[in-house]
Amino acid sequence: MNRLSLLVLLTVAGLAHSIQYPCGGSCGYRVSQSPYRSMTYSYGNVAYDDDMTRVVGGVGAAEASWPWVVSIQHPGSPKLGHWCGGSLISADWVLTAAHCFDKIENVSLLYVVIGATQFTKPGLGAVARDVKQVVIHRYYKRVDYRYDVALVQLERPVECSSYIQLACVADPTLRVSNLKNCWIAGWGATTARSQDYSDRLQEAKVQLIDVKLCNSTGWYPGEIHPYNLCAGYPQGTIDACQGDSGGPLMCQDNDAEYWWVVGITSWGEGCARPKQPGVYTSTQHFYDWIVYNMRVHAIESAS
Ligand code: 4AZ
Repeated sequence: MNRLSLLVLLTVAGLAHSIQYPCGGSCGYRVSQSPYRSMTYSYGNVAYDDDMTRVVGGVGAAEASWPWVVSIQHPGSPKLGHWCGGSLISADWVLTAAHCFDKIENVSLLYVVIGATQFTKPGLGAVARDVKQVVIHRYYKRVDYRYDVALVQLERPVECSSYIQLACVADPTLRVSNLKNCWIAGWGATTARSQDYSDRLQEAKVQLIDVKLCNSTGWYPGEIHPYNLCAGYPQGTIDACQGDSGGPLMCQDNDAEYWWVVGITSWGEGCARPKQPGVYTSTQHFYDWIVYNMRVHAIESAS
């Protein structure tokens, strides 16, 4: 077989078994932060929220910092409309948590804001989309948040820009526990007690915590599923909180510039407490589920 036909074969095989990335075929690029790419894009106002007292240990993210992080919104939510986080993984699919839909009776009321950092100043890079359908894992259970993974299809695809990029979903070959530079981001509660969500996207660096330790006495004994990840700090202080659910746990590739979405924010006992870190659904574990369901449900909704 010559090299060209091998290439064609690999491409076809790839089409059948992986996530397709439009956006110039790339994912996980933080365009506004890339020295190689930023020249070709215009910037919005880069404004930091330097209110460091915000818990759960985060700081305000700069504009377009995490261009795949989306806000799933509900018009009934008194909290700036924000309901849950999510990650844009194709031009019209968002990866999020199944439990985000526990209290939603009519998903057609939901919409998704993509490309925004601050709700009160969404800027020209932000767009909103209605929801076409929600796909919830069939084994999801509210009692223990098992299989806490869902997909949201947007009514219409979005176009990529410096504000809107696709997330790379961790595939089964990625060695997630080796990744060192991991972050969470979300518009959720900024203190464990407050019910207020943040107007500006908050970001915080977290450590991946060994799942065996996380599942042990004094932590979350027996509550962590094999397909969960734990991240935060043994002493607490920095963590995801209510409203961050569905959003990503992201780690930079060890050898490259781009970022992987390795987890979906799922639950935790309170927020930022010692030995009670955030619990995430491992995207790597559900990679095949994600690929399969995006394909099947796209075909169904088109026919
Ligand atoms: C929540 O209720 C939630 N500390 C999300 C994350 C964490 C706790 C609660 C993790 O959406």
